Amino acid sequence: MNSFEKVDLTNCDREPIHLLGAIQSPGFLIAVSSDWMISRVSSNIRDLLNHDPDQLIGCPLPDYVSAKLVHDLRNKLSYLIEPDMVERLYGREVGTSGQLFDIALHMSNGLIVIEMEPGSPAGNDGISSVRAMMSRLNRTKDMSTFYREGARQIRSLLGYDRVMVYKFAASGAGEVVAEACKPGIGNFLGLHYPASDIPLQARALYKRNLIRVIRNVEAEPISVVPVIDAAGQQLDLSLSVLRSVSPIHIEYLKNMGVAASLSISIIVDDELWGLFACHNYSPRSPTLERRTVCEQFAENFAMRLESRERRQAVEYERRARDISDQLLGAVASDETLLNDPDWLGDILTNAIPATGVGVWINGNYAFSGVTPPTEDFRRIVRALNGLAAGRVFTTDHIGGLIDGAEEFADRAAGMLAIPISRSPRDYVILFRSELKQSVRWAGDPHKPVSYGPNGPRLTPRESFAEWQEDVHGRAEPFTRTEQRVAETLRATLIEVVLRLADEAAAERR
Ligand code: BLA
Repeated sequence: MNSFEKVDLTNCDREPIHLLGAIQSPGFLIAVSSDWMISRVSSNIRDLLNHDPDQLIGCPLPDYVSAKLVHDLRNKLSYLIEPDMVERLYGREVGTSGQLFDIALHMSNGLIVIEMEPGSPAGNDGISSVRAMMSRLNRTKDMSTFYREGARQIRSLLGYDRVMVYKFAASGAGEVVAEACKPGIGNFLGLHYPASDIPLQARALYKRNLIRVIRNVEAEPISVVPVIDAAGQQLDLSLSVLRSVSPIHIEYLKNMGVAASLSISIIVDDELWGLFACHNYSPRSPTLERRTVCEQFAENFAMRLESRERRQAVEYERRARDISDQLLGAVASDETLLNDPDWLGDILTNAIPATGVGVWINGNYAFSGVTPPTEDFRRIVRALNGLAAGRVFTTDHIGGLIDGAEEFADRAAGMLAIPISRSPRDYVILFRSELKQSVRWAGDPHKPVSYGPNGPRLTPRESFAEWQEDVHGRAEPFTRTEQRVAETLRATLIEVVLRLADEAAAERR
């Protein structure tokens, strides 16, 4: 698809959001070649340099700005030694008006892209702000207060009406896991939305460029000219700080009654873990310097998050080993416990959260909690028998394994099956019920008066409905750590089962 093809709800993920060829007001863009000849400018450039675009293209930039500025820009340029690096200058005069600008600098296909936006005198309280913000974050005890404190810190720095922490699931769907907002505007906490609300190309871009701002959803984008240069190229604005954003997303924000937004990527283990997403109900333009402080905070937040998650995983596996020892010890003193599904269910779901546990030993079915009907359980066991032996099996969609599973998805939609012997094949199975049963729409804080051209789909309410559709018949997936823990439990259960079998054989002799 080229950038002029119409974008609608069916082809969003192919919209070339880095090639929209426009920036946001109030800002200016100048792209120069390596010998500082002006190659492109934003169409509002007259307001800055007193010349129209066609008077500037092909002319040397140093003829239009101060020698000091060119010197400083060249200096910054020497730091751009690796792809995706950006440099910034704060509080500089550019034209003759005396107005101060914050300047961002990056390379795009061999061109030096210089972006300017209104700034204030260069202060340097950035580092100390981040340090103070981090110390509050470090004092939080559990993950949910850690997320909430992160949202609070961003809100106190930027002042948006609402700041949310969005966390992505492995499927790409997202959840609002924390929120800080001004009183009386309702809340989005706990809201789930489908992967399609932030399409793939946007996620890929958000890993390269960590922050984006939408100052005013009503503002007309300012085109960068020429749109196509003599070599037939469009200007790639992936690393831009002023990039004008997708019109589909603008429609989404307008439908929500939001006037301005900003989001910052949270990158953990080189993946997009989530976003800080900020909404304002009137236009808002935080300076580049403020945004840079936020970006640094988000990077620190992500590092802390990564180490907290690691620590949690280690802690969890240690606890699971304890549970496994406890299981072994208890059965050694009272082997009948193994035939007690309630006891087994309790101990196993302590290690791996589940809504029900089914045990299949020697063709007998015992269960605890919420599990599939007996006949369906038998069909599940038969399907498992057809899979590779001797390994823990997990699915978040039993419907992918047997027909008709939707019928009992409210009871069991996902499972983790632990084979505990080879012949006959016995299993302990942990079930999880359908995800959408446990999450309900929490209300729509801002109902739109009218919808944009793509209709009501572009609203959180419809997003939520779409998410429910996507997770129909599906459960919360079992994580890789949970699978590892299940392998440990399997080894223990097999040991128990073998020992009991040996003892039974000895008694028979
Ligand atoms: C981008 N979509 C985004 C962003 C968010 C969301 C946070 C990042 C841009 C920003 O900072 O504003 C999604 N925002 C949400 C959601 C809520 C919210 C779910 O506040 C809920 C409360 N969006 C759609 C659909 C399409 C779509 C159906 O909902 C396409 C079919 C597209 N979203 C879309 C695109 C972008 C985007 C293209 C990239 C915008 C850009 O950076 O150019």
